[in-house]
Amino acid sequence: MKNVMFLNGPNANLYGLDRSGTYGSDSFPQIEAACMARAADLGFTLHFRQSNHEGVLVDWIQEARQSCDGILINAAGLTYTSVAILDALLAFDGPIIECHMSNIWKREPFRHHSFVSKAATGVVAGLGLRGYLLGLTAMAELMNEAAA
Ligand code: DHK
Repeated sequence: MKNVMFLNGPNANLYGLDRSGTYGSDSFPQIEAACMARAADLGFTLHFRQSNHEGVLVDWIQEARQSCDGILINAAGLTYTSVAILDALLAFDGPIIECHMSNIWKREPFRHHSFVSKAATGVVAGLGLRGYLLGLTAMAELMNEAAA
């Protein structure tokens, strides 16, 4: 069975709790449960993780080199700052899908430059949890194409 890493960066654990509604009303545990269920339907094992720490995310990306066929990543605030995360992603061979709950291009200019995009196969943004689920479906297709 294929393995996929889904990494979530700083403050993602607060989704659903922020009053502005920027990231929708689903809590992080609800988002995780929905992604786990979708991955099971798609027939792969999902390693869904969150950290507020850049180095931990780098360690998990490196771990994925040994154990995973694809990576989905919402690096959150680190998207715009982390060359370390970019370099770790560039060392990963499989498909990488960058995810954002919100439409980052509709927001402040400092959210318009993503280091993660330099390594990403594709990007899903602005569709909330629906985008995460679409990203998982796309990942299943990309892995199947790679195996064909
Ligand atoms: C999540 C965050 O925490 C922000 O720092 C990013 C991203 C956007 C999101 O939309 O999921 O700017």
